[in-house]
Amino acid sequence: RELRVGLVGAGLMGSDHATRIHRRISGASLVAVGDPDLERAERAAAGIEGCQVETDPLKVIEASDVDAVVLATPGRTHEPLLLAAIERGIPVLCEKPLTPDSKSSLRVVEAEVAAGRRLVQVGFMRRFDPEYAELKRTLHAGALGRPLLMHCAHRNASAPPGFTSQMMIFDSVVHEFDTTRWLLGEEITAVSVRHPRSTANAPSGMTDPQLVTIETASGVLVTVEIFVNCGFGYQVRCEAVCEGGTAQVGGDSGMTTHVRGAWGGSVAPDFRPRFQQAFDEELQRWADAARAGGIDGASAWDGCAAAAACEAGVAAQTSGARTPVQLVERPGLYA
Ligand code: ISE
Repeated sequence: RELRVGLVGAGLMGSDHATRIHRRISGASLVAVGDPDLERAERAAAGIEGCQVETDPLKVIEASDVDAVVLATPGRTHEPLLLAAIERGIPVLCEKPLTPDSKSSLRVVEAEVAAGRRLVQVGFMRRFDPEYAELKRTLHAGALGRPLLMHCAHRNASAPPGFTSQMMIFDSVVHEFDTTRWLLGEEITAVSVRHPRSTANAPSGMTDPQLVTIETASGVLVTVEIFVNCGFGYQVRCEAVCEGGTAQVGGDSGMTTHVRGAWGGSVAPDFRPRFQQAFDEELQRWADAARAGGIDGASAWDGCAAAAACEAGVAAQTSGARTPVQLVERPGLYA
């Protein structure tokens, strides 16, 4: 039988996933959409036969005709919804962050350990991006020698209303915390944050860009320029500097034009077109795994480790100090 998916959250990401599940994910169908904004939920469900609409997200998670859930609401709302899915024993693909801080993320991990099953997958979609996957294979193969540094740039054209300085860490740099752990296969031990001159295009109370330095257990340093009001488009780059060479992903790609003595190309406007292939691959592999009762990507433990790094990063934003990451022992369920 097809996997009957309930979607919670019909904003920018959720509505993109609704279209994706309906049109491009085989073996799954969208049977319910929940969003407190009824009109937004109805827009996401429009044209999808039999898809129910709810304004109470919990009703989607508890619906008897829902086999699995995609959670695409803001990170601060995730904990009770995740606990409800775990309680019911159904797979859930939770958009990052798992939760914005390590205590609440740990409560989700503890609930999953108590349930004895890995039901939660966290939407760190860069793991499914072809370039990032090739970078991981290249580093793992060892031909470049040991990684020493990584340089990342994470640029958004503009931040949505209500986006805060702390969200630059737990909603944006959370991706680099996960890709650092995933690419290098080790934990993050400390985070530092420096504040250069800020763009005049940032709202008051936000310094933008910020320069984050991530330290790993083996001593690799990862610099992350997070710039959420860069103005020109959506750009995500990562360069690994190793003993025997470098490898970079996220360079300019696609069609170039030559016209009236000039040449050029284009920059994605936001994360949806830049990572469409990654999202499609992520949702297809998640749906296939969910039909078998499992997950195929970042676990709740990965979400918890990233949340611990976020917590250190948020503290470092204001203290200006190198901040150690406080992470508990990894439970056996995630060995
Ligand atoms: C957004 O939620 C994402 O996950 C994007 O990948 C990231 O670039 C953006 O900064 C986040 O707000």
